[in-house]
Amino acid sequence: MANDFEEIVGSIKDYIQKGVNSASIDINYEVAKELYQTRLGVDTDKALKQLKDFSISMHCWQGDDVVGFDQDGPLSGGIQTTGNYPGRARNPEELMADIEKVFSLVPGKHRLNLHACYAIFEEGEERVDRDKIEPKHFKKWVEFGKRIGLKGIDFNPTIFSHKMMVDGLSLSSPKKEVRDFWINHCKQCIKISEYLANEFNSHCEMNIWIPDGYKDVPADRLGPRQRYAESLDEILSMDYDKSKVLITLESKVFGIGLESYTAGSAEFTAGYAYKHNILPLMDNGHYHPTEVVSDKIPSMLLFNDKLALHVTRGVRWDSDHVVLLDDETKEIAKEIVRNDAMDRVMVGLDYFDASINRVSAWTVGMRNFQKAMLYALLSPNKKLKQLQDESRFTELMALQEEVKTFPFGLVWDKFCQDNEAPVGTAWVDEMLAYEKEVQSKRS
Ligand code: RNT
Ligand code: ZN
Repeated sequence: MANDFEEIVGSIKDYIQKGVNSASIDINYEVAKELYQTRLGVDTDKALKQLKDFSISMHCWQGDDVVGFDQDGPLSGGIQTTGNYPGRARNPEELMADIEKVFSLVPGKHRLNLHACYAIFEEGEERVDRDKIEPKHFKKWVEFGKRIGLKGIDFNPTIFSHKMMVDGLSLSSPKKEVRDFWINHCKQCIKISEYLANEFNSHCEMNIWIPDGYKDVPADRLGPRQRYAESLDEILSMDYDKSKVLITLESKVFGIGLESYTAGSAEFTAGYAYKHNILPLMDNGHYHPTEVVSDKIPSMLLFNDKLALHVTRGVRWDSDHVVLLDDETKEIAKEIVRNDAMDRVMVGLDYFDASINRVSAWTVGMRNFQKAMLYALLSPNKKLKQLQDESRFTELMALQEEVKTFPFGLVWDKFCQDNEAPVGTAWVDEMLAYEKEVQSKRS
């Protein structure tokens, strides 16, 4: 680093006049590094390395408004996409192109989270229903993932938007043929997940979520949960490699048209996962409005080897807005980092905004969760814990507030530069050029 004052000032002026350039990013970083080290005792180089190794599973369904390729009915299951911004991906080629674009705008290596409804049937190939899908229907995704250097692909049975959702019910249905259809679907999904894990030599997280519930006060709250548990038992009785396929179970408090009751409530899910040695998945849009997932993470870490998250942003309800760098997102990241759980919490994103450019929606969310992680990695976590344990709450508050104005953005810029992703808002220009050249030509 240049230690000549004039030279530093010259570079800063250069930065202001010419906008962001790599020399100024390096100089800014050296300044930030020094400040973090001397004032907070935080090692920024170490934080950058840890962030680089942290992968996020990006949900494929932001790109096409949760439609998928295997049906043309409406989105069901009490979830809803709002907005009609042009450029929705309409087929595998378009969705893959958009995903590839996003990964070029996001620093680091990540994972992709696929739903079963994104099965690809080759030209002339027989289309099969969801209870019969096989690994071969995801071969193109594997080829794509390898080509763009994904670390792995995660998977989800698609238990909504389908005619076998009879009266909105699936694995908890009182009708045996309905339950059996979805049990078979989940079993096929386990085979597909194992295939994905093998292809990428990485685990595959397979998340089960069902929308089953009732709009109005149910007469029987136990029966549907008993049937759901029995269906899960049947699915899990299958022989599969538990070191490769990590099955997670996602809870939910309500859905649209399912306001009074859900079979897969928080307690059901946590209890079932714990008892049957699968992993709980917490989606931060799926709790009562004043509950926060950040506070649940440490409790769940005490009783589960690993856990999974769907990071989203609910505005007044489970609205699935784009993830921002807001307080709760930062708090979630802090709980992962300060509890030393970066390899125990599997983070996926889950939202769908159709009112803005979808490539942008994805990019903002991915970059924001990484920023939240970096922010957490740059906190003097040990020192803060010590202050709490020594009941020095006055100093604790002062230091927690002080950290907020540290030059974390300069470290983030360095991370983007080092990992060959656009720095600052440069990604917006690239995204707009893509919109003009590619997305706007879709009718
Ligand atoms: C719905 C759940 C679920 C879905 C995806 C598509 O409320 O959050 O995760 O969003 O599986
Ligand atoms: Zn979710």
